[in-house]
Amino acid sequence: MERTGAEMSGYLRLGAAVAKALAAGRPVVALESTVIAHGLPRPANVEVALAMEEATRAAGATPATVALLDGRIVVGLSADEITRIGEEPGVWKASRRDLAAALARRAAAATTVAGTLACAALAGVRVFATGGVGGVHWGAETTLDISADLPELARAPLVTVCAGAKAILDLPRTLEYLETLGVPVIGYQTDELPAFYTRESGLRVPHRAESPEEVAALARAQWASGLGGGLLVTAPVPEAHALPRGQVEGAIERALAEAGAANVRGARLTPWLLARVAELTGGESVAANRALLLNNATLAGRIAAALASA
Ligand code: PSU
Ligand code: MN
Repeated sequence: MERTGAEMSGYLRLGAAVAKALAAGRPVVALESTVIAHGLPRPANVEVALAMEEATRAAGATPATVALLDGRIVVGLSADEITRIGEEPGVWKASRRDLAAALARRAAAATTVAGTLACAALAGVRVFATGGVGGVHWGAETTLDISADLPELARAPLVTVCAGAKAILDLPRTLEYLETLGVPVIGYQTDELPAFYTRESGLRVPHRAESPEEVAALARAQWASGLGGGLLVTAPVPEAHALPRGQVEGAIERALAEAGAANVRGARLTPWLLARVAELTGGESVAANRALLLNNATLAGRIAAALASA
């Protein structure tokens, strides 16, 4: 296989199975690691990360969990490396702005959606599965707190599969910003933006697809035409695991009020809100989180397979 610039520089290491699959043109799905290190409680985090890899394989694709270790971008962590990211204290949360510093300092860093997209693009991976994407925070009109996930979704040429975003974010403004950036948002078998724990948000998405093949056709049109950039697929949490709207809304409102009172800001805000919402909603929210992550990994695997067989 042609080696990319990042690979030749020594900063990029592909897992063995990922390198083989990419060289053969077989489907590969990138998976993020901030959800492992900072998004899910232990010990569920490592179990879910490994289950996502298994779901990807069952759908016919090779999983490539992404993180930074020992001065390298690793695309395709081993099971031991996933455990390390999930258990080692002091693992960084790396968005795009943090990647170079983590490499130079040889820090162990989990990658956010933005960080994972940037790294997966260097490796030539075209499909990515995550849970919830970052977006525009409440009060962003004064704080300007808008996740770097959004510009990276516009820049990196990958299909990202998510379950929408949690209402810890300003979802209407998040959709507005995705429109500004030119990111096609595609509801998977739905016309609505899912809100992570719930299947509906009351907000319409601009596009819709019914099958992995249809998503693949949209991605091919985006890329083969030369338009470039990414596409965002939003798949609702499976019905059986969706949480009642009232329960989630109460927990989120309380977490937001507490974060405001404690003056939590910047990169700490999202992990802080996620941990608080998980505490307030209890085990049920972890079960929903797990179900939607596996659902997204499966769908991403099928989309990657559809793209590879064209
Ligand atoms: N939303 C979730 N779970 C998560 C995240 C967001 O429901 O784990 C993580 C993702 O890694 C996402 C990051 O990319 O938080 C966004 O952080 P920020 O808002 O600081 O950009
Ligand atoms: Mn932020």
